[in-house]
Amino acid sequence: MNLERTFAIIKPDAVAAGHAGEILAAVEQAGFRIVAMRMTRLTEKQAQGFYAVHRERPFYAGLVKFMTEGPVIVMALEREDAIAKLREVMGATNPANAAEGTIRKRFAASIEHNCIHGSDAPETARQELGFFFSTAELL
Ligand code: 3AN
Repeated sequence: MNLERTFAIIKPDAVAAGHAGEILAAVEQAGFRIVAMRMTRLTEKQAQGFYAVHRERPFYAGLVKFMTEGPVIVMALEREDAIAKLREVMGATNPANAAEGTIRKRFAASIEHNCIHGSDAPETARQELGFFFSTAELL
């Protein structure tokens, strides 16, 4: 058994639309344990740092603006194969391509406003968890 942790963000569009509770329910129903969770509003610097891998992409400025537009909920989640499983439950980046029943199919409006983030690999999960949570919060 590969008990793993991953990092997730309920993005500003979903919080503003009142979908945070339903997204959390979907995550819990998929067997994740919420290890740590906090509502916060990203500063421009935090959003730029978090999405630094995308800084050369044409959508970077819009992504940073969107992610700082309102409160988000950041979470540390645990289950077997958490990283791959969360991405499965989230659905494709573009909700138009997301499978029926996935979180993005249900709640995302567009590829830019796509309601949830989930780490894409063990190394990014470690980095992203450390970006938002202290060691003590992750015990
Ligand atoms: P994912 O969130 O599925 O891991 P990434 O890492 O490719 O997708 O992209 C990070 C974020 O950048 C996405 N969640 C989305 O908000 C935004 N994004 C990705 N591709 C585009 C695009 N072509 N146009 C606008 N925004 C995009």
